[in-house]
Amino acid sequence: MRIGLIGLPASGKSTMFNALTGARVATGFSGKRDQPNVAVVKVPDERIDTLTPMFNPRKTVYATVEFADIGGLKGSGDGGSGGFSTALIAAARQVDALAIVLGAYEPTAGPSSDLEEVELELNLADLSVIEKRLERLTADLKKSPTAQRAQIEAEQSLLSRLRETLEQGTPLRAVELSGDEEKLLRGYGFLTAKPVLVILNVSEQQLQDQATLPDLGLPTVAVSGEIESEIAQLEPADARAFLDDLGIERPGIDRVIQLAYRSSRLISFFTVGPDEVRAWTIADGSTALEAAATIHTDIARGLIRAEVIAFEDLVRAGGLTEAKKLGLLRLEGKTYRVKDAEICHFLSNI
Ligand SMILES: Nc1nc2c(ncn2[C@@H]2O[C@H](COP(=O)(O)OP(=O)(O)O)[C@@H](O)[C@H]2O)c(=O)[nH]1
Ligand SMILES: [Mg+2]
Repeated sequence: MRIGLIGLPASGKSTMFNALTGARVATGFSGKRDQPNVAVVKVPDERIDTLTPMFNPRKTVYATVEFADIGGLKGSGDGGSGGFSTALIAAARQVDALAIVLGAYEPTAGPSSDLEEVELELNLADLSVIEKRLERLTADLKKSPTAQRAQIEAEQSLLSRLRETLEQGTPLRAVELSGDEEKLLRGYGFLTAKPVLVILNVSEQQLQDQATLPDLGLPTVAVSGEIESEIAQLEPADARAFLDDLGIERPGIDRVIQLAYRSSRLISFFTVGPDEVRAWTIADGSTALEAAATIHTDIARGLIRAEVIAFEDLVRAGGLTEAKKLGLLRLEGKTYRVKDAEICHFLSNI
């Protein structure tokens, strides 16, 4: 999964990027930057930490997430009149989820109005794509043979419906789409259709006092970008001690990724064995067949059945052999819907 950090200038995106990835990109930078900062981080997962000593595998593979520090609106100061630059919009279209970073660490901050401003810009960016495309389709319709018209008209009518939604200030993620419509729209990369979460960049004081956080109407996590970007530079043991001192139970990275998974409706399943203990990311509701395909299309092609056990059951039993004896290992078919944290073994005849 790729998560794009966006927001107003100086909301703390680059600071947050450093906090989340351990990178050291420049902060307080307001010059032109058309390429996002990117870094891949492993998804912290305590269940993998538990499974590894149980199987003592040759290697452990965590799921990974890519963060992109996409940058902010064009400041009115540098000749722009607000709005995201074209290059940044293009970068944002390529991520799977947007994390809107809002500065809240100063008493004068206004995260709610900042959020409105960002959402408006996303809305306008999508509207402009739709309007250009509709113009194009109108022109195409005139010169198209009758046989192709129905398809063009279907796209026109769908885009008109989406335009109305945006004009009412509603993001596209609120629109119910059929499978075909979704497929038709996939290539557009509409920003307001993407899963979204808010990272509230708070001060140390606010972090202690979670109750004062504003309700922004979107899934929100509060992280102190400044503190956690410093902690991200420490050795793990020192970092843990520092977090404990501050009363931070789970570092920002854990909470941000967990929320991103939830907003994107993603879950994890695990594979275990002497070779490898590994986390895999799938869409919630995926079938055993789809889960198998994330590992290898051949495994999916030859799939006969899946052996499945819940993480808690495996831990309770103490191992796979014990779990089998206790009858905790289930055999499921191809259409079985895999649940979060299940350990799966796919029986395939290829
Ligand atoms: N005091 C304080 N300053 C911060 C915090 N986060 C960011 N800043 C400062 O705000 C400025 C802009 O931060 P930066 O991460 O570059 O923002 P960006 O433009 O959104 O990437 C920098 O000078 C940071 O040091 C914070 O949590 N507390
Ligand atoms: Mg920055």
